[in-house]
Amino acid sequence: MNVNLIGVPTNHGCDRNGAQYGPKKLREANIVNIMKKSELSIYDMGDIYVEDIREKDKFLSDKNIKYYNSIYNVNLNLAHMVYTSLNNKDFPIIIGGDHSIALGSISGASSYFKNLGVVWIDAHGDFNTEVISESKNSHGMPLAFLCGYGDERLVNLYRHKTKLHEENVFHIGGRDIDIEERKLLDNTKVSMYDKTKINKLGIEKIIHEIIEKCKKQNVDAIHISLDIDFMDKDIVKGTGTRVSDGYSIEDTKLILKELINSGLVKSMDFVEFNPILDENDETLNICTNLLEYTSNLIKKLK
Ligand code: 4U7
Ligand code: MN
Ligand code: MN
Ligand code: MN
Repeated sequence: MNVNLIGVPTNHGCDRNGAQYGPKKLREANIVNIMKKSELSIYDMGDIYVEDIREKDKFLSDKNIKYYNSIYNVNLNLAHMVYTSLNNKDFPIIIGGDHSIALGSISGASSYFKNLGVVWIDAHGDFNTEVISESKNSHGMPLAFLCGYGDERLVNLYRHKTKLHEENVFHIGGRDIDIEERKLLDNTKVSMYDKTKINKLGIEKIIHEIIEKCKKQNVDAIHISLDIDFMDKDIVKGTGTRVSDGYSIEDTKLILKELINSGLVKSMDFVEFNPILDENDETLNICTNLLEYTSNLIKKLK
């Protein structure tokens, strides 16, 4: 199996300096060779082009979303890159950048597969529309667009259809969800595995439940969208929206292990690393460690 690394150096979805340097920082830390130790074929596909836009032009599109045109273009190109990679029977790993890029990666994956499942690992819901969002930052919105809510052009990006069935969406680790966002989520069929459920069932049981549901619902592939702020605020300093009462590196690894070993996972996002906010490369090292761990899991599959 070939893994395709796709960099998406954008901070237009979070409107905070630093997230755009994630792919560069990881390459400088030798991420490609670290992942190659697993004896997987890793191909660095380079970066999706992200336009340079002046801060004062962020609302130029007259849409209620910052950097709208850039968000649209980057995600459209990313969708096609991910689709092409899957069509070639490769495993795309998309390196952010902020989480707005999951709109493109999942639009690509759900266009390739017939009935895609998504596991969204995140402290936040990422289920705001541009109407209810207070920040107007699109990294807080991608899952809503993918489920058919909000800006019509983003909902219909790449393919003219809603990309996900809500019952195929599984959210893990939410602990900072906005009031209107919560109301919207409560009216969907998205499965939310929050603190209460995680404490009650434990991570392993939850993942087994997700996999069982996916099989029952004829899901033909799972995409993992991993926002590193799933981990606790004291563990990941190098990310823009840290939240306390979070999870450990080991929790994250357990989720990855149980999911990838199911054989259903075919693509993955790794987002929200911000090198400027990092201290002593602590978060960088967590990122390289998690990506190395992921490539070893993928390698063991065949
Ligand atoms: B991330 C927020 F208001 N909900 O919409 C918003 F709390 O990709 C945060 O999960 C979004 O990191 C965080 O701006 C997006 C806020
Ligand atoms: Mn997120
Ligand atoms: Mn988050
Ligand atoms: Mn964030």
